[in-house]
Amino acid sequence: MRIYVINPNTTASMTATIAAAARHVAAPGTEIIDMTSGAGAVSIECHYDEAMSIVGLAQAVKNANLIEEQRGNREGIATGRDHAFVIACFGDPGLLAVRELTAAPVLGIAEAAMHAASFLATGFSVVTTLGRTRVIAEHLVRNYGMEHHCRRVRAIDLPVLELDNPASGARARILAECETALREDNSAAIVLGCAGMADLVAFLSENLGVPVIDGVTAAVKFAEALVGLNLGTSKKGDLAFPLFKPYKGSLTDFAPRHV
Ligand code: 5HY
Repeated sequence: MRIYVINPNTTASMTATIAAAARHVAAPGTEIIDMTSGAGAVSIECHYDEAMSIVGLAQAVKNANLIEEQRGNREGIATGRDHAFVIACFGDPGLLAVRELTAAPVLGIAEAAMHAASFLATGFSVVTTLGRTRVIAEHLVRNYGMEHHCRRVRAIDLPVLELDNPASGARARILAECETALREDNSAAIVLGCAGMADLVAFLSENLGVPVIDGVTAAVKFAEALVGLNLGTSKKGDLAFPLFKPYKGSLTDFAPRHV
């Protein structure tokens, strides 16, 4: 099977971190195809960045569907039973829109991480980057029905792209915030609130002694499970393929069509 792991921000080095984590946990029969959005913010750190990221995300999904079409996989496109998508951004931008675009399973890393954490502890804390993005995760907690599991959403107040700057002290700040969460939030697990933290699971797990869940790797394994169960996105109701209609202006080429 194939999993298209899409970074909706436009920073290729972050995609490399994400892809390496995905490949590290992927099963032998799973091909990880990583994609970096070709349009939008270099990092997604507010509502505007997130909204603007969806066009680049949709383009990446269109490109993936073209790859599947070029492989002659019309059956797979129609049934969504041999490939999946992961949206590798903790805001799960465009998750439902992408689910309309495919019959394959689509996992958002925040949804995947929160569900994984709920299987492992009765309470978890989220540790993300900038304080202003906490509310995005808080909205997802409510949307996913996780209010009883998520004790608190915390932030280290570092920009996303500082995560891979050794001089930023990001590792130490994330560890310290996780320790505070475990001490103060009555949490017994940690959810990493940024795709760029995907490479920190081993370091944090060793130091914290509790389950540390990264959404990229959780989403990859959930995607494998769903494809393995021969399950895909329902095309009945609101997640049916988008209604055919013209689109105008710069989005003309995004008009819904079926391959
Ligand atoms: C992410 N932003 O996972 C989110 C994390 C965040 O560019 N990739 C981004 O801090 O909201």
